[in-house]
Amino acid sequence: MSRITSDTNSLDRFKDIHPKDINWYPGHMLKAKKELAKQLKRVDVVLEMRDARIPVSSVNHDFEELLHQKKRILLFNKTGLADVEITRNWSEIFKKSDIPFLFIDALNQRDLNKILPISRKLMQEKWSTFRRRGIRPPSLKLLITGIPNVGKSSLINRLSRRKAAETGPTPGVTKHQDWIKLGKDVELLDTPGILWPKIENREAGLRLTITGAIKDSIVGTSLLSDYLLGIILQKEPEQLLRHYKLAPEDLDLLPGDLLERIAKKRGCLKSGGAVDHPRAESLLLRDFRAGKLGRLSFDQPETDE
Ligand SMILES: Nc1nc2c(ncn2[C@@H]2O[C@H](COP(=O)(O)OP(=O)(O)OP(=O)(O)O)[C@@H](O)[C@H]2O)c(=O)[nH]1
Ligand SMILES: [Mg+2]
Repeated sequence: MSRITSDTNSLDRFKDIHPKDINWYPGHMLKAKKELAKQLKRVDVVLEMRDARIPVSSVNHDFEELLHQKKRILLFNKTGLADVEITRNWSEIFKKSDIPFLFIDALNQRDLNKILPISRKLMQEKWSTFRRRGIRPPSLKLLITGIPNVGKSSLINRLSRRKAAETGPTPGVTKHQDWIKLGKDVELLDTPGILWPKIENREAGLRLTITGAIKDSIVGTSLLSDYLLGIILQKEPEQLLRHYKLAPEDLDLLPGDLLERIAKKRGCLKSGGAVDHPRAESLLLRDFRAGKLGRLSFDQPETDE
């Protein structure tokens, strides 16, 4: 399940990024990891959120051992931004594992109403023992964990139907654990997004950054936009053409020149008329993350050819 294809062609140009350059493990993450380990004993079910576009690169192996001992549900979020066919392939692969999983969208209702029934089902056996002894089962305690910016707090808000947790477009918004009540018999613990101390795999580091789990400044928007354009050109350029009203022959440009073309189309220019690169790069990344440049998955299951 953990085998993914590496789009080596698109990555050749990024050889100069040494893996140590794409690490982000601020103090609050180490603290959050320790707190999470403590809370695990108190919760019934862990909702482990991953990004549907990088279902493998968004696994925190630092936790696997801890989480193995718990009942858990894998939630692949931001499915609306992921490639439909690749998601279907991943879904077939995850069906072979015995961990329940859902491909969801925390910003709309897609499959969210299945989360609580699956959680309750996981607790059925334990609770029936309580009932047999005439004890009323306690409230269902869920904990949500995952990499930064994957949509944990957004899901909590959607499930609780109020703005119970703070959310935002940059990683590292939630800094502390917070119990939130969902109705009268469910409690959900929101936790800060956590990465791991050393991201060994350079490709995973880029994928985590482009999808928003690592701060842009760690890699730099120039390199990120170059990387993104390289992948869009290789995989799915039509929506890029449409969105920026580019000509088909613009697709023959190198990513740097293509970005300049986009900058001119969108008026990302300095006062003398020169291209404002940082502004154009930010625009591209923002549009991509808002889904305006098409649906793109970065981790791809290996085919058995
Ligand atoms: N398109 C899309 N955007 C989403 C989805 N879920 C969350 N977002 C957006 O992703 C960003 C991060 O959401 P949060 O809920 O703050 O993420 P988080 O996992 O709590 O992040 P940290 O607290 O930093 O760990 C926000 O801009 C959300 O609007 C989704 O399913 N689809
Ligand atoms: Mg949060």
